[in-house]
Amino acid sequence: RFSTAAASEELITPPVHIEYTKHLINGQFVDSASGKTFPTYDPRTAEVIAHVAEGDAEDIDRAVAAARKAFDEGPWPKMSAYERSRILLRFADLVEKHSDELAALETWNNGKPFEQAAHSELPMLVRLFRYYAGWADKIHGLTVPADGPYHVQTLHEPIGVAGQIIPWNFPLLMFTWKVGPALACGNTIVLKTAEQTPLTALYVAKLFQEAGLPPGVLNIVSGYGPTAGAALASHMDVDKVAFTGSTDTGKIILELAAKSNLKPATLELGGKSPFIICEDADIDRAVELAHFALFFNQGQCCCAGSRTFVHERVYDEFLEKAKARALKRIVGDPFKKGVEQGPQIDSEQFQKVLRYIKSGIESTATLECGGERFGSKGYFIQPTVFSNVQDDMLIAQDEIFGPVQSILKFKELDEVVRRANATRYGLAAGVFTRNIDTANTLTRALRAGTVWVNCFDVFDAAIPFGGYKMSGIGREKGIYSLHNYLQVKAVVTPLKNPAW
Ligand code: TXE
Repeated sequence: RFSTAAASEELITPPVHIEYTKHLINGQFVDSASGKTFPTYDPRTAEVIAHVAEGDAEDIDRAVAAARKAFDEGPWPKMSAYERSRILLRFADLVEKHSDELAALETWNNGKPFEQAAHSELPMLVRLFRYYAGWADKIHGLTVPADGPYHVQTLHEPIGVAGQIIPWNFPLLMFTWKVGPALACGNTIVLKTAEQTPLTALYVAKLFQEAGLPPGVLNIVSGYGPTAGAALASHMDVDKVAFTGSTDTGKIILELAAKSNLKPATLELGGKSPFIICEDADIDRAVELAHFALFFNQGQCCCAGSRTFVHERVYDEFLEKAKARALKRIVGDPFKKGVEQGPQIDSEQFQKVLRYIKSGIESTATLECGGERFGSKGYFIQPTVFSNVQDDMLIAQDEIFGPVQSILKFKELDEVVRRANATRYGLAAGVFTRNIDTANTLTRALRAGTVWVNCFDVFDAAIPFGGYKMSGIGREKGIYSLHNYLQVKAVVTPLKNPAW
């Protein structure tokens, strides 16, 4: 029933080999203190593709010591902002040069379509680093008109050692969202990659070295959350922690940060984003974008438009077209040309998505298409559409993080606002209407960190991103992301001659 036949048989085979599997600490690729390694997989086949050094508290200690030294003794925060900017620019050039290898490694370890990684994500990575390179020498303090004979200024200083913990759905982009602003502001870093996708961050770390990043400024430890991740979040010598992942783990991070040294935490967590299609919307475009909003990246997006609200007058037309579009989705080997959907990341996520599909089937929702695994190997799932979904169903409440579209019907604007906001999350929302008044009402009424109007998943480096409610704390990208990595020092000096 799925058009895998439409996938070209042509395999894209860019040069890719795995060279870096050890932690990067103080400019050296090193084994774990324990000597342990863990396997990393190809989600197309569930086969092991490499064994990677497995870090735990001792490795985190070593990495934090290196980052501490690079911060306290320099050269990074003491280097001129212009020189920092030039290193970031050189790095962006190197990423551009090695884009195909990086995209291939990303696809191999994560399962996302190679064309998506190569033509969309890698260029975004380059754009993000150039954006942050631009910021490095434009971070200004203020002069403050205090009441009294004082000269008052603020210095915007880096916070210190940043601990960063990233997930597996966009391994390179999540690396960039974290590392870009931290380095631009003069911080040093210990970053823990997700256990599912440790490879590409190590590759780009090598490119950072080539670009002239001094040893100890960026340290990368591979390993699991409850060991390496927890050690980083609770480390007394880490000055700030940034995390992207599940809301449950976000709570743990916040607790570890508070219980250790009260380090500030920024969190980018789960979502259950509404995508609202009003009666006056351009239906064909809404169908395509609602499909993209949910199925992009195998449905593994924190901001996925996972509750598709459709006005009752256009519901039947929308549903028929949405189902037809899902049935046309090309699922297959992500290295094949034209493939839109690869496998889910791992067995755990694959099983989780199938459990949610089962709960949808057992509810009074209607399964329009899909509903099963795709093929017999790896972690592929059929694009699945449920109609007649009700707000209290599990599939309408929980983050599924897979290719499962839930379509709900609404009648009134007030009603859809209330229902769209009736969630613990508040990451993003999509609004489809040709009426400016409807758009203005919805953009103001929806409690979400991003509202896309007649578009979805527009992610420029300059656009802030982050969550309301239990979708997180703080904003990434844009000017707002710098606030996470700076602290403000007020400097007050008496004026000898206040008259002047
Ligand atoms: O997430 P975790 P998982 C959601 C999505 C998914 C679910 C579970 O719904 O199905 O989360 O995915 C590290 N101390 N998102 O289990 O556990 C872990 O090693 C410190 C949404 O993969 O949050 C990894 O590096 N760190 C999301 C990172 O946290 C810990 C992206 C994310 O893992 C830790 C991914 C601990 N105790 C999943 N436990 C988004 N917002 O984009 C785990 N980690």
